Amino acid sequence: MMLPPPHQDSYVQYVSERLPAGEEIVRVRATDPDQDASLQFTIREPVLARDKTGVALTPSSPYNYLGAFRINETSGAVSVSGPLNHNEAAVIILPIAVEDKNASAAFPDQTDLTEVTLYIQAFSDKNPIFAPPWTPSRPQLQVKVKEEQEQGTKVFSVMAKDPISGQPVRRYEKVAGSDPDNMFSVGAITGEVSLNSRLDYEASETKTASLQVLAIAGDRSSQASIIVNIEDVNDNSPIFTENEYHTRLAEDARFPKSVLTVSATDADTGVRGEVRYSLGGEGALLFVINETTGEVRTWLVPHYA
Ligand SMILES: [Ca+2]
Ligand SMILES: [Ca+2]
Ligand SMILES: [Ca+2]
Repeated sequence: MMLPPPHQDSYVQYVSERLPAGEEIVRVRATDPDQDASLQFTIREPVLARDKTGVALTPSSPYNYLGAFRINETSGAVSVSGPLNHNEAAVIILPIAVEDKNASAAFPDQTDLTEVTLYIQAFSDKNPIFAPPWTPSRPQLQVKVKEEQEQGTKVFSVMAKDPISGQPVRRYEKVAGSDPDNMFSVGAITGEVSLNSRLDYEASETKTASLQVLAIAGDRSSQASIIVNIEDVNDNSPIFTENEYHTRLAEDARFPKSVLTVSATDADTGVRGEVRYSLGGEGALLFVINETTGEVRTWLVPHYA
């Protein structure tokens, strides 16, 4: 069993203490090459937590940090399950195990481990405010970015305001670990996000990418979780299922005798992936092709009739 491609030994997320129970924070992924694998995610002991002064909590601490988060056994989604409080627990580290419950008796204990570190952020009216629809209790933004743009292309910007000065924030940082494949760069002053690598809609399983950005004003900061929805563009050519098609045909075959059907697929979605067929080359006048089905038939050539 392996943790995901891309392999992730650990996950880091900033979480507002205002987030309500039920809110999903991060999804731990794992893959198992066995077809009959049945993966189960669990939070393992010991869960570590520290208060805002760095003092470690114990299970007898008044604040129930063990009940602050839970994981969905089948999806690996980590979500809020109890009240969060920056003063009580500013960081909580969850060891997560994934186990193949269908492991064959000959190969038991198919387990892997990862770690989710959650920084609980204090809510303050003085912290920078990102542009809507971001809110302190739902610090998320969604953007759309077309696939296959050149490296270095600026694809969107984040913008935050300092509520004390009323001025735009002039300092941004990508949160370490929030973009494990290093797909994006964040302009330190401008908040402009540009591409470090290729976004390929066809190759992306989730059709999304993500990153987290901090807006910093003095000793105050806020964070935005950004979901990048990758948009399909028409970048794939159709490909025939065969390089050559062969068939035999009686010399007296006449319209509408079906000869054969060719087929091609195009990896793009929607109309960008719709395939039309046509005939060309020597002998093309002797046949017709259905432009949507690819069925080739003999054609009644007028002077042979
Ligand atoms: Ca593509
Ligand atoms: Ca495409
Ligand atoms: Ca296409």
